[in-house]
Amino acid sequence: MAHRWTNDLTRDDVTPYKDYLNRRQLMAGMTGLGLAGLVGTGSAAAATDLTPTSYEDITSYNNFYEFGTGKGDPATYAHLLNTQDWSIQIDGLVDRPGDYKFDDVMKEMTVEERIYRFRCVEAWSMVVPWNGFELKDLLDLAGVQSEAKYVAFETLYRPTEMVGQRLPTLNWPYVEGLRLDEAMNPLTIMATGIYDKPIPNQNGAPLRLVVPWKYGFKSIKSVVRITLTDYEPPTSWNQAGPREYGFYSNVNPEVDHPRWSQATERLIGGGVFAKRQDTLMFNGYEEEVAGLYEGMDLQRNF
Ligand SMILES: Nc1nc2c(c(=O)[nH]1)N[C@H]1C(S)=C(S)[C@@H](COP(=O)(O)O)O[C@H]1N2
Ligand SMILES: [Mo]
Repeated sequence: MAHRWTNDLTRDDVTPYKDYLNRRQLMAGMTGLGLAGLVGTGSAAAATDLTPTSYEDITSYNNFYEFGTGKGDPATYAHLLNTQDWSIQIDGLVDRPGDYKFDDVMKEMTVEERIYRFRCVEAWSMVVPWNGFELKDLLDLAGVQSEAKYVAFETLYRPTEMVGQRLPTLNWPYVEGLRLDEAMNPLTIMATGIYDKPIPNQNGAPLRLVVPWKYGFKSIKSVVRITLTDYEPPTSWNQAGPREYGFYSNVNPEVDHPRWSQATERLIGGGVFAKRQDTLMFNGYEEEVAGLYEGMDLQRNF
């Protein structure tokens, strides 16, 4: 399929994508000259920024306020959530609205591994080897109508099992949204696994959005409803703090949060003495997504 973003990264090849392409071109060029044998395969070691974070860290340091606001709360309480017989209501401006059973959806989708940088607005980051499918393929199942301009997402509301929902920390249910072209971008996935295992409850089982060039809070967990709209949908963090959290929330080292700098980040797993690393424009996906925002003032549309 022509639209697919080719994920050449695997856990055995952690060279950044660009270096990888360059190396491939270099190798291709040199093969003709009979020099390919001179190129070592050890260059992967240079790519420390894309070494996946440990499974332990990814699944024990979480934000999932439905289970509490502490980083360890989701791992402690999310087992209370029953994800059996999950379905996703897809409605609004679609040709085939309805309840889509998770198990049925999975039979239709192509699941692949996507190793993405993940940057929380709180200025920490990880590298996560997700398994998932492109959101576009799910939206195509439902048939997006031509008037649709945005996609709204909703997390499950079930305070009996999501114990953090018993407190008014946020307006429940948690809601998020994307512009339709952002939703259709091949980088945008619904993740159903991590490290080739079903996604743990604390990370958003059985399926959660992942938008790697945006701050982590856009990547809404445990999705039960997707609505196609012709208006910009409300989003939980924007409602909670409109001056601090905009609709776009693209990772941008040049636009600081009103209370802290976004220029650098702490990579989880490096230990307390690890040096902070520079935050990349669009979290390192500038080449793939900058075109979506051409002509937009990114200071105003934060
Ligand atoms: N429903 C829901 N989705 C959510 C959140 C949440 O509290 N509730 N937290 C967000 C935030 S702030 C971040 S940083 C990521 C964290 O994802 P992770 O725990 O898998 O790293 O989930 C996002 N999705
Ligand atoms: Mo976050």
